[in-house]
Amino acid sequence: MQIEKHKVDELNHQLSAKHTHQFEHIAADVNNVEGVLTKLGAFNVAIPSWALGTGGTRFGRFSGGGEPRSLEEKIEDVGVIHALNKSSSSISLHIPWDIPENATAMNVLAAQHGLHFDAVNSNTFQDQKDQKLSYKFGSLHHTDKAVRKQAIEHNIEVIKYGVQLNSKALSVWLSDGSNFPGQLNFRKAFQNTLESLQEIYEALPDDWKVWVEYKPYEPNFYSTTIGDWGQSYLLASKLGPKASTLVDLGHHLQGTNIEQIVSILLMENKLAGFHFNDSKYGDDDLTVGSINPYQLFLIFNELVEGMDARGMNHATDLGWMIDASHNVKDPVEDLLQSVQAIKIAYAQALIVDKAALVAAQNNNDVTLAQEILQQAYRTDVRPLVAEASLRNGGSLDPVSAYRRLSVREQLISERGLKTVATGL
Ligand code: AOS
Ligand code: ZN
Ligand code: ZN
Ligand code: ZN
Repeated sequence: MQIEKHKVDELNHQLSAKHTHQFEHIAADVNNVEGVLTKLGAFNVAIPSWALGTGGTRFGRFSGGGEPRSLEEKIEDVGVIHALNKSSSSISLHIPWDIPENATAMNVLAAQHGLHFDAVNSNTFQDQKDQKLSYKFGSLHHTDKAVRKQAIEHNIEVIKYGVQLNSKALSVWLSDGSNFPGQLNFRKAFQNTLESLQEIYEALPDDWKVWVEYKPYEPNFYSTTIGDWGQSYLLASKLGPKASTLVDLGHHLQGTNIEQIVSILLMENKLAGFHFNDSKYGDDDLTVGSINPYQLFLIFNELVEGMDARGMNHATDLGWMIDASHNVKDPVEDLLQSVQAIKIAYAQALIVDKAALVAAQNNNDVTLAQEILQQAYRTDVRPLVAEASLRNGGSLDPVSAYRRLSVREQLISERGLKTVATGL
């Protein structure tokens, strides 16, 4: 399955009169529209290999048709997404859900789709068959040195796979924690985790990073050993410059001011990047922007402000990734929607009148500061996102193009109706 560019062009052509009208309208209003378009055009978000099939909940899983049955087919699916939106140029693998048996062939296939490999993720939150010791009571924090060692070795093996794929970061999420008070000595668990991560850190190639994800709950309902950004930041600081904190938007207690966390981590050069998703209650892994797009905008507002203050490259200096799980939607459609939502929030943040906002802040003009932010947020920037995609050879409207090109139908006819994505 590969999307032919001329078909995308034909669909764009049908939309072109309407698009031109809408684009010219907003272009007249936006300062430095070419600068905004260049930044939007350079922006890419990695697709997680585990989101290409239906995830399900603990109660059931309703697989859709044409799901990728192998790593090759996952790469193809990301190729479809990228051909349509030109903003998903990489795939993030989870090991051992994805084992790149033949890395050279995977690199060639990815390159054929204009893709590369983003961060590799390790998995010590499940027991694999043939695994000697169990992670029932944790992995890197375990009371038993032998279990910790097994988990460390797994992470080092993941780095080795990543090196073959020209990946540059190891992303670690642990489910280590405790389910009941008294079960765990917090301090020892933290120290064990640190020591384990130090051994993994030692194995990182020079140009690699390790990203430490945090999560306050589930599957450990009393405590998680890397439960919040403070604990992740502490680990990352003790580890050294190659380590930083990964923010998964769903991994916060309700009401947490995520944009403030982002701002401070960025200030300290300890923000690794994101697992984008949205949530209403917990780690729901919903489509980005489906529940709280204003929060997403506020996060991007801090990102643009903070990255500019540090002279960072928006497109390349942080890890931009989606982490999602789909129960009822076509995963590819969901991912297309997510990337669009991210680009919309980014575009809105780019058009904030920064000088006016700084002045309002310095004058403590609270009303004006809010007006300035909401002016940007309430602007319909979709024509900017569409124009950036068009200029890169992508679709003006990726979701509708995906449907009109009957991509899912083709995937079903190639792979069958009763497919379950490998992995999860
Ligand atoms: C789990 O809640 C985390 O978000 C991790 O990033 C995890 O590795 C990923 O979601 C795959 O399940
Ligand atoms: Zn995550
Ligand atoms: Zn999560
Ligand atoms: Zn999540």
